[in-house]
Amino acid sequence: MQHLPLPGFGETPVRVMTIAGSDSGGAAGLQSDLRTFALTGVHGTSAVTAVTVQNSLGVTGFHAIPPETVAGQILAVVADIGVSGVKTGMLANAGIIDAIADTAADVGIGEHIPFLVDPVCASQHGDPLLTPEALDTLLRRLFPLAWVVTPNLDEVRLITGIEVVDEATQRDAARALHDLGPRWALVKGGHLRTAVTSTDLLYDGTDFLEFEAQRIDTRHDHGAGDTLGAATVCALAHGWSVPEAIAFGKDWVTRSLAAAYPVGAGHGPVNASWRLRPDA
Ligand code: PXL
Repeated sequence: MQHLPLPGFGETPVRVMTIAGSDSGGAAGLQSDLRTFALTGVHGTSAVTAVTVQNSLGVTGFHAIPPETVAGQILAVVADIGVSGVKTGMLANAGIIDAIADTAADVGIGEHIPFLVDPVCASQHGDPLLTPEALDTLLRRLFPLAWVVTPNLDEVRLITGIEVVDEATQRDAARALHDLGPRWALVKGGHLRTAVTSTDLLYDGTDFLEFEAQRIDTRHDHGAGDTLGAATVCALAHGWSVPEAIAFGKDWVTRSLAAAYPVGAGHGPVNASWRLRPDA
């Protein structure tokens, strides 16, 4: 695969921000985003939205950060360090989403700064990571700012009411998501368990683009969606187009799934550190 250019030693790298929750188990959330950021060679920054109580078996609770503290983290980083790409993950509640939307508009996130919105609603075990009434706020306030949105099939069902079962319904879902205002909508096919390949569909209101990869069958897939989004926003921050960045993110997460490992009794994390191998 074509890697992102690495900065020289002592050179200021491209800077990227994740607005996300902490996963105490180290698999998903901001831990996985920052891992991928580091391994692609960008400088990762974070605005923490919530602290989850979590291991490989599930999420047993979370503590949401006050909205003004979330906004404060974004403003502090933008004012000094700068960002050329921003991604959102777990946002916890409507107050936090409103604070992010207000701040984004003030500093140009989603205008000149690439903005990827992953509408995280629940963990893979079904534990809620967003209050149900906050989904409407997320769609209304963040989707119109997004360069690309990246729901999985469960989130697609919650957002559009469409059950994706084949190519035709995947296209219907992409159209319905695009109607909510993002520049591009990606419908990830990874949860279509019957397929032998994993095909993601990207739509900009005119063209449908397919991204196909070998399906990696592993129970250690915690953080897969976050890792796809994290690698994608790094490529966007380097100035790649949305289709080029999604191709990079898809390749990155496929390799990370192939390198996934067990920790704990449940789902282990995808493993972006395949990138450290000399032959990567
Ligand atoms: O993978 C989605 C996700 C995002 N952020 C946090 C999570 C999870 C899934 O468990 O815990 C904090």
